[in-house]
Order: sequence, then structure tokens, then C-alpha cells
Amino acid sequence: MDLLQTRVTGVDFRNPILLASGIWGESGISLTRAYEGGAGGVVTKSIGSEPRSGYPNPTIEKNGTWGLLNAMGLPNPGIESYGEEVRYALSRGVRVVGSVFGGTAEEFARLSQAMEALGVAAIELNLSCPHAKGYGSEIGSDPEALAEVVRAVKSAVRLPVWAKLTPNTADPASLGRAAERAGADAISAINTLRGMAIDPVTMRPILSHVSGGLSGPAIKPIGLAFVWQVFEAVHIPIIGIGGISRPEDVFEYLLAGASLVEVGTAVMEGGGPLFGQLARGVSDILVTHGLKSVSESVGAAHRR
Ligand code: RRO
Repeated sequence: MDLLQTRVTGVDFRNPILLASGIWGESGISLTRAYEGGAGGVVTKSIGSEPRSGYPNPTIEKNGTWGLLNAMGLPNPGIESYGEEVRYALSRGVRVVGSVFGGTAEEFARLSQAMEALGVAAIELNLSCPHAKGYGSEIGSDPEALAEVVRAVKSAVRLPVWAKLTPNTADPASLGRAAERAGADAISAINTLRGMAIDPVTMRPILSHVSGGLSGPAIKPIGLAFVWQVFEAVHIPIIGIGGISRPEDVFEYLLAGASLVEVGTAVMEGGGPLFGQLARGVSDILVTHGLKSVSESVGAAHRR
């Protein structure tokens, strides 16, 4: 499957299909399971400075019609304890990207330095959680605040920095350009979309946090349109995320302009083997179209 090997932001990936942040990222063992199942790399859970327990239950609502809503509330053990999970995955040869979240540019920079010291291959900045007060999209939907974080992290680490953007914006291109101008090496898009569900029996919101983030197949067209728009606005690589569960979905993201993709919600059902299935399927699709590498397909739908 050499056809699938690809180099993005100076990092080699055996295939372009990575585990998305937030799914299976809680332990070194689960990260390793995704990699052994065939993922090209894995992105950790978003890690902060201190341990956080997250929001009370219910934090997840799954529905066959529209997908998955979550308001986990950034639960994580804090960077100090999480180090051993990253070290475990690295010791197994896993290609690890470290995801971090902070409340200020300085906090993002400190966390990124700590991730770098652990030996990850790149940093993904979570600038896009849709429901965390003082974090995520509250910072990342303002181009100036987003740029300040990216600049601070870029001057603190040597690793490639990926800025993960929110779809809860009217102007994806401006966010993408702000990240690029501030020195981001790549853009990851998209995080979940703000949504909610109400229980008609209890007549109350289902999630304890009331609103959460929507993921799953319903958001694929939104992710694709976002990647398409950002591809036309920037020159740095894009990592496409949102609603991927089949090889055709991966290929669509590549055609829209993504150089890599991340898969999250579908892994909850498909498990580790889903990555191998997706990789084989994408390889077959590339062959069918006479394409000799992943990079030949990146952005191909833009070309007339
Ligand atoms: O932890 C969460 O509730 C969460 C995060 Br950090 C995120 O980036 N996206 C999301 O849907 N949930």
C-alpha cells in the first residue's frame, strides 16, 4: 500500500487516515489499538494544564437519524499524567499528534512545549470545541484571538502546528487565512457543530450541558464545503474531518483539498479494523482512477 504513503507538514504517514481527537484518545493502549487497526496516525484527546472531570452525565446522545451529540466538557487527566499514555503509544511505534487546549495563548504555548518534550510528531491546537466556556471556539472563532494563539505556539515549539478550526463561523476562509498568516503549518477542519436535543417525555434538554457538538455522517457535507472553501483561501495543507465512515468519504475529502483526514465518530462502531478497511478501500479507489499517490488526488475536484 505504498500508494497511500504521504508526507504532510514534514511528517511521514503510512496512509492519510488518522484517528480524530476525542475518540479513543484517553489511553496509550486505545491509541495503539487504532494504529494497529491500520490508522496512518493518531491524534490524542485534547489535553489541558490540569485534570478536568468534564460535565456531568448525560454527556452523549446518539440518534440513528442525525448522528451523535456530545458535551463531554474537555475531560482529561492534565498534561503531567497524560505523558505516560503518549510515551506508551510512542514506544509501540505509533505516529502520535498531540492535541492541546488552553484558555490563553501562553497556556497553549506551555502545553505545546510539554507535548513536544514527550516526542509527538505535530501539535493540533483545539481552537474549536463548541461548548466550553473560555476555551475552544470562544477563542477560535475570532481571527485575531486565533492568530495570537498560533503565533505564541509557533514561537514556543519547533514541531509543525495544526490549527483545528470551528465550523460555527460565517467565514471559514478568514479563519483559515488568519491561521496561515500567524504561521500555522496546517489547518484541521472541522470540529463538531453546536446542536441540542430535547426529550419529549421529560420535556427537558437531554445533555446536562444543554447544547453539545454534532458529529457523524450528517456533518460530512458541511466539512467538505469548509475544506473546499479553505483550500481556495490558503496555501498550507488541510486535514479534513467530519462524518467519514467509508473509503468514498475519505476520497471526497481528498478531492475537496484535504491532504489527510481524521475519523472519529465512526470508530465507535467500526473499531480499530475500520482504519484498515478505509485504507484498503482508498487504495482501490486511487488505482481505479489511475492515480499514483494520495497527493495526486488532493484538491483534484477544483481543477477543471
Ligand atoms: O470535550 C468535549 O466536549 C469536546 C471537545 Br474538547 C471538542 O473539541 N469537540 C467536541 O465536540 N467535544
